[in-house]
Amino acid sequence: MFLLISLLLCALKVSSLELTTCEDAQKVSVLTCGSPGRDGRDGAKGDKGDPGEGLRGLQGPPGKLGPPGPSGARGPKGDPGDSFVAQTKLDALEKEIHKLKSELDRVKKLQAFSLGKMPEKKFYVTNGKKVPFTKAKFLCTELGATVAVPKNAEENRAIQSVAKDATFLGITDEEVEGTFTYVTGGGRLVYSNWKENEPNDYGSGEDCVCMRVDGLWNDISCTTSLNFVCEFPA
Ligand SMILES: [Ca+2]
Ligand SMILES: [Ca+2]
Repeated sequence: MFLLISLLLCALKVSSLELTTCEDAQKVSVLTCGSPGRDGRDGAKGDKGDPGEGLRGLQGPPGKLGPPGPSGARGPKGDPGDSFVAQTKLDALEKEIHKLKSELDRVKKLQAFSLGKMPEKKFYVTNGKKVPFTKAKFLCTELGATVAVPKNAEENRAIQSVAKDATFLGITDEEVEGTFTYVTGGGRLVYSNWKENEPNDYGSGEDCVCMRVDGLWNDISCTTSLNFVCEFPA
């Protein structure tokens, strides 16, 4: 039945066309009403589309290290380094020290000459001030000297002649009572000139030594203020 209706409709279509021959009509009938034809050929390639809007993938790992580039041009000469500056300052200081040593030697010779001191002898200086023994030690040390310590009769006389009054000597028995030693660490005395009945460690104790104006020694309190004589090495 369906086939019959199709043929009828086809015949109507064919009759509506202006056909010259029956063969043409048959061809048209075949073209119009037959089974579908094959698919046509692919068309021309279209234009490239816009980038998509989807998520981008993760970034890949870094590539391999490239080959080293060529050496750069040599830069301008820099400032002198710290070591060069330090060496220059050191050289200047050494020259200054040498100059000061020469000046000091000249002053020492002048002082020795003014004191009538022989080159191989110690020399003694006092400022005539009266101070406790601790202060006397400090002031002599500041000058690069020590409180005078006579180690023979000649030195005792030299100190006596310089001293204006009773004066401290660099001798005490502060470490061991009754055993007098040199404050410069020279050990037990090699010479002494005690007055009769001295040392007596009188009163609350006497651990320092003064030379009297007559050159004799007496032990005395270290807190007493006396003159002092500084001794400079030969
Ligand atoms: Ca004593
Ligand atoms: Ca005494």
